[in-house]
Amino acid sequence: MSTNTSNAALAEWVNAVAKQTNPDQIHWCTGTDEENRELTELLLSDGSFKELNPETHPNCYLHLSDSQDVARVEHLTFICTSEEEDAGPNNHWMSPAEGHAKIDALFEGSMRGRTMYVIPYCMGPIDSPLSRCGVEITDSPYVVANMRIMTRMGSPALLRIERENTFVKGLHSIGDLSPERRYIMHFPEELSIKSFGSGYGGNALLGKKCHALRIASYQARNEGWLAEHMLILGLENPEGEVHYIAAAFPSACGKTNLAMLIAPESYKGWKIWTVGDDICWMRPGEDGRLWAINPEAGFFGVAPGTSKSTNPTALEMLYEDTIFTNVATTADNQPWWEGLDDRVPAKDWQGRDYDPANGPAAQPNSRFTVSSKRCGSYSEMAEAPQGVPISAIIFGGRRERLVPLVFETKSWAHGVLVGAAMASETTAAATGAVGVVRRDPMAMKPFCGYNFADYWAHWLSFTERADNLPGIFHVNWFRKDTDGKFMWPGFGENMRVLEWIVERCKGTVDAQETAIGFIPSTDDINVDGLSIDAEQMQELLSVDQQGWLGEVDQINEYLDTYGERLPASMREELHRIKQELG
Ligand code: SAT
Ligand code: MN
Repeated sequence: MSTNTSNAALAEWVNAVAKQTNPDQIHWCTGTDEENRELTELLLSDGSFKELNPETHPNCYLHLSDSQDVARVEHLTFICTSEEEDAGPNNHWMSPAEGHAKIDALFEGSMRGRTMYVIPYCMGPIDSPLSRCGVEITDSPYVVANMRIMTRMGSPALLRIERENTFVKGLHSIGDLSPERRYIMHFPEELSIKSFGSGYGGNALLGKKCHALRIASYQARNEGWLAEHMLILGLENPEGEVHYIAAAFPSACGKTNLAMLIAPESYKGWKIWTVGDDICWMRPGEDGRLWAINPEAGFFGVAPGTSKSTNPTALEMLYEDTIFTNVATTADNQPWWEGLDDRVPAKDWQGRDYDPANGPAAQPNSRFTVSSKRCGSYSEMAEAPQGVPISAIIFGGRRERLVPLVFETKSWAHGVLVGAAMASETTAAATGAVGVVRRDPMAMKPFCGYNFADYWAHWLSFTERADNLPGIFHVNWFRKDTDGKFMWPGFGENMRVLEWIVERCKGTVDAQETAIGFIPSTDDINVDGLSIDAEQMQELLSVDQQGWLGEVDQINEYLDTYGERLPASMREELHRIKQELG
């Protein structure tokens, strides 16, 4: 019998899992340095970790995963609710009974010969009322090492669980890593997760996408808050005022880069503070504003493309105390990935001698895991129990055409529609057809734990919950000209757009009203020092009426897939835009 906790439900669950999975030993994680040292030794001795160059990268380790286990698996990810409609067209559904039966069969005896780790964790600052706890049971020491960085893990979390007597149950076993025996199952009605057959981040670090987004989004609806796939940044101006912005982008749109943006030379006295780069939990405060925390304690970032020029702040974090997964290495055993610099790697991500004929040296989804504390722009407000007040919410996509650089929505309901219509265009290289628009509402397509129609209704309900809601904006850094060249420089220069957004929130700058929202006048976006002419700015800030009429039809078609459950006001809002376009 497990006696490591005074919480009966937890002790009982751990015992039941041990009976089912049959581990050799049970280890309750405390989160101490000593425990981490022992775990690291174990990972080194069983070959899961390789030490990287201790001169250049002290306390950094390389993990090479199974080559078939390198990403999230949406087709094997299920939401198991009693009613299929509660999961919605945006999720794969299975009944809870079938879900449990399918995955329990795999857990039977799955930890034989292994150690079962019990990881109590807290998502969010340990003393924040906005935080929520969970316990992950896993047989992967690699998962423990990552959870230790990504969450507040160990004894303080256990104490909170014992005090609150509630926690999300996450059960994980790596099995034999066969994609044939792999499922990621969510039981939102039971606040539980079962994941089998993958050691990859989003599938195995259950605090992240499984808990902090899928389960939390469901919990948030019941409790009146929002769990979102958003970065949180603080923008400090030369007067020392800080405005906090939450922003949602689909993958590969540079969330981590924006969260760690370095202001251009001409922005003396301006600074971006990083609160989070992936997940944001928000709830109305007594002042009617939305207050947000980053539930995570670290970054699980994509390595390829991270460099001195794209994200110097991120690169700087990665020289110490970092776990690298599936990157390449140089001859002197430093981590390396495409886009880092022009050195030639010695070994690829599968441990083979590097040969360009085998494809990229680093797996395109290779990752770093590093504590937020190592981030030079990490905001101390990220640890504040009350969170940070959000002035603006930004939705963004990758759109080569049509969508302006920035616009402000006209109302909260309009903002919800714009979030629901979020999309990225696929490139010719990816699909063979340019301009195929893939909808990814609020960047939550793979992460919303319930029916999107109900989720939008929940978003819409915030006008009744709070009377000082943030403005909602849409940005598009990815417009291209007729020669296929990006029209906006992006990266640090995006500060110029953030400046306009904050001025709009403060009411210190005008805008032009159009059918799709408020657009800046060309001279209200500061382009000093950029080689961008008035004509180009005009183009970046124009509303193409015919193009938008087509877009409205496509959005309508997409929303139709949610049928009767779609909130009526979304269609009304879309109709309003169509009318105004003329
Ligand atoms: O799903 S992960 O969290 O592992 C990575 C991502 O897609 O953001
Ligand atoms: Mn993400």
